[in-house]
Amino acid sequence: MKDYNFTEILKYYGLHPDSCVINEFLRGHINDSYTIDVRNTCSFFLQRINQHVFRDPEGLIENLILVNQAMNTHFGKERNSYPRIIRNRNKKYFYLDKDGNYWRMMDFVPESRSYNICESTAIAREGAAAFGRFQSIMNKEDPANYIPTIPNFHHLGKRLDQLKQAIDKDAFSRAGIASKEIAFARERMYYATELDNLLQDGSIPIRVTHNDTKLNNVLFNKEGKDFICVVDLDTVMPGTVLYDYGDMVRTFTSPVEEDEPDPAKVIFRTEIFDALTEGYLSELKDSLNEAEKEQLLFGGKMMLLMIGVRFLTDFLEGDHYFKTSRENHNIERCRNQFVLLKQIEEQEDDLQEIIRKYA
Ligand code: GN1
Ligand code: MG
Repeated sequence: MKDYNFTEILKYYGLHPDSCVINEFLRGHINDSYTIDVRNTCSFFLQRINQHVFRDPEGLIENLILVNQAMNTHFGKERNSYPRIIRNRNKKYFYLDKDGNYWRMMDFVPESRSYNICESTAIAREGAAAFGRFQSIMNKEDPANYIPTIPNFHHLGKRLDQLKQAIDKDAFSRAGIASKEIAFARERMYYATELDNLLQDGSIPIRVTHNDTKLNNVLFNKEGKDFICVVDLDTVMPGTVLYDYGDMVRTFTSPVEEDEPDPAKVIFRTEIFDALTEGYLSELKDSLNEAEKEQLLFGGKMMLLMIGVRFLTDFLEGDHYFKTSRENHNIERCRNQFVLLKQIEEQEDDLQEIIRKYA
């Protein structure tokens, strides 16, 4: 565990270190996360916001407060199952330590669990319904009130430009190892133009979206069946449903972890795709426009390409963005995204039919 002054942080939140057990929470590639168990009472979730990634932590907190208010309005304060952000003794929703680190504390949702791998069609349906419900609530929010916590986060064109720069520099002499993946990405540069066109002609509206709809960002009840809420709201900002549906396709349909070392195990599961589409659209089909429904599959393809490109770029740049724990971690992650994308490309018509069935 990193050497932060937890005593000081806890004090700001009115907690005595002697009555707290702190554990590092190892999930997520960006922030440093800890669970704080307060003896015999409650638990909190403490995070240090990664400021290399989130350049405006206070703006990010403002967004979170807006989401919380929207949830309170929707569910009623008493029945809102989304974790509260905790205010500290400075009456702020964040704590800035002496070294300039931003910390925020939230309720830890009790008796919940999440899944890294989608184990069944029932989980796919329910997990996607969780994001669908979230979206239906966010549809009432004005995107202009939300700052982009990461500007151009899902701008495929910019992500591809960053990749090109990383290839040209090849600062870690890794382009050779990644030659197949580089070629794969190069063949699909035109995806960026397709996305630009959809956004520029206004057919795909900007909404407040989640933007990081991994399956493990859904909290299920302890039986693991019904969703409680979706978490990891740092990237809630103006976006499109293509991104959110797309990232679900990316993270639900593979039967193995995102960083599985053996790409042969990455097999696109059509029945999971079917179930997640059903779950998402069961919550949203009346509020999405025809173009959005028609382009959902493109969302899946572009998110697979884009996250793959981001892993690839980070690999070429020496792994400075995503947390890694082995040498080829990022290239293996990248490979799996591309394997999945290839399989989607081979059966697009069938998958489009599945979407139409629920749209
Ligand atoms: C990061 O930290 P985590 O796991 O929630 C990343 C996502 C990627 C994801 C890939 C802010 O999310 O965009 O899809 O890794 N988040 C950020 O697993 O870059
Ligand atoms: Mg995240």
